[in-house]
Amino acid sequence: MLDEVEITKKIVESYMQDLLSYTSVDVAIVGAGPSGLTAAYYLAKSGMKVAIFDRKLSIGGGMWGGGMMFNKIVVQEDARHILDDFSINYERMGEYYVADSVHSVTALTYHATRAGAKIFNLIGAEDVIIKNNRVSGLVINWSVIGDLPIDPLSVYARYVVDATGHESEVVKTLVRKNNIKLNTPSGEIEGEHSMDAEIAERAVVENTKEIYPGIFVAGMAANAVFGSPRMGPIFGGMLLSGKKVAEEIIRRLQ
Ligand code: 48H
Repeated sequence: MLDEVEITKKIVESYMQDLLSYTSVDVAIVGAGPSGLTAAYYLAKSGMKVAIFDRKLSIGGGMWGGGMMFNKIVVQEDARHILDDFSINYERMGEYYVADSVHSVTALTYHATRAGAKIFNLIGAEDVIIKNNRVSGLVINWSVIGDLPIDPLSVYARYVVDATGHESEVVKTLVRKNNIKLNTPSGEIEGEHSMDAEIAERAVVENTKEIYPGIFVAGMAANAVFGSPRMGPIFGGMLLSGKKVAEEIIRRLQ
């Protein structure tokens, strides 16, 4: 006989085991878009303990919708090897590679989680922990609480990655709440610029850096913080940025 309450207990026990186990991680990534998922895969594959927090129910960020809801993504030659690492099917069209966005998101997610990364969806990062002038973890809360005055919980991380896309939410909070200077030309958030795909795709990789001790920016958040353009629905830069942030963190932690 199937027992409804036993089913309930299994879910609660298993989730609590995960939550307790991930209260201290090597890397906490905020945002399960393409850059966050890519970073999670390479980090987890190298043996790092990785948690991704995304406030939405569904992961994938801006990749799901392709360009203007035509659910295709375009990737350039430089990033094709990452499509291959994730066994993503694609079609060559002239100098571009075109993949189905739903297939791409699910492949990134499958490989990241299979490599050992844990995704906590419906949980947002609302702040960071700072100790000795270094970001040392995240302050998390259910995203569905809205504006209810409910105190958060906390997670220690040796490194935090802000992969929250255009909003660069974690870095914004870091700057708003603390009298600090970022590793940008002005020391502030420079703000995203209008579209130029060629410049933006190069910049997003270049801008993938430690922005303040203990916290890196990746993906669109990197261009938003460093004052670089947007690129539209070409995703090679997001994949390359995710891979770069993983490599930088692996280098420091090993
Ligand atoms: C938890 C959060 C929080 C928070 C946000 O936007 P994304 O897809 O991010 P990227 O940088 O990996 O990819 C950007 C790409 O999708 C894109 O928008 C492009 C290429 N645009 C070009 C253009 O010209 O427009 O994903 C960010 C994720 C989302 O899933 C959010 O739900 C999540 O981050 N998120 N999760 N706590 N505070 N803020």
